[in-house]
Amino acid sequence: KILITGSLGQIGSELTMALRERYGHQQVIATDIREADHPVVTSGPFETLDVTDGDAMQEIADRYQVDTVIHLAALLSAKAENNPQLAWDLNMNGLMNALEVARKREAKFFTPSSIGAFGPTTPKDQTPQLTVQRPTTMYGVNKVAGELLCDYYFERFGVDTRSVRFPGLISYDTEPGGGTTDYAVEMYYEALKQGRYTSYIAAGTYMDMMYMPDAVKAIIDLMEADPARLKNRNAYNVTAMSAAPEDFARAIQQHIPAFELDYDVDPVRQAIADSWPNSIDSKAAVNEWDFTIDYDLNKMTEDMLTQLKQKLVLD
Ligand code: VAH
Repeated sequence: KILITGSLGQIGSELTMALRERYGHQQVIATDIREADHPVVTSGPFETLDVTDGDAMQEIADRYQVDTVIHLAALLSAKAENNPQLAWDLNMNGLMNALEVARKREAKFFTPSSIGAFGPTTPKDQTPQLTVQRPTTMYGVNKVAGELLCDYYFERFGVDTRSVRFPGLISYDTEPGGGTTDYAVEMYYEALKQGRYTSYIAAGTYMDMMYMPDAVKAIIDLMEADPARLKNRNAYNVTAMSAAPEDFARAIQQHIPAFELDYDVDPVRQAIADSWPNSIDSKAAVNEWDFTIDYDLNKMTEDMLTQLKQKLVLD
């Protein structure tokens, strides 16, 4: 049985459904701090859970006899920068609670790290798997601490912890909340709604990005990988593309020629983006668990616009 926290979030809402398809709907216990009218709640076991309540998490894990914990509940980079103390509490105590549940239940464990775990002194181009990690955001501090805590739980307690450093994730099911890379998601929505978008991230700002189907596949491939092959564990660099706002605009204009992009840079989120790599090296993930991607920028843009058109009509 798999316990997922943050099941109604940007990753959770798609990962939960993919895991239910793959392993059976009753095998995946979805949890989130809120309920919502979403198949995550209606298509299988769902429990409300505040991940800062360790006892409540343990009770759910024991009741369902959970043997895998996937911990997604967290505050993303921009929100965390606006409320760093809350971010520390939620991101670190939530993670500790989830690791303790995995330790007590001898469960396999996954939580995502991020390119946000790198900082201004990290090599910015083709960032290596093993390198300097001195992030300057609370989110980045949480992610580096989280990577080290997951390695500690593997070395000290034998918990089978596995993690990836996600780039910006693009998706159409659930909008991301409070990230820095969310401009790319907003651009697709606005392209269909308004035919134009004003980016809060400046032209020429390159960040790694990935389409959600590739992110979900990466989590499943890593969790099903032979543990004997895993040298890096927490956390593998993974990426699908390195792109700047104008690259998204050009890809959108292949489908919506009149689409226009302009800029009104937000200094807070621009500073976060500037502290992150331009591109990262995902060789270790390829070598140790055969990481692959299906969507490049053009294929993602075609699918994103097609799916969003249907979603926006429905809404
Ligand atoms: C954020 N989408 O912007 C997340 C992610 C690499 C970016 O961590 O905070």
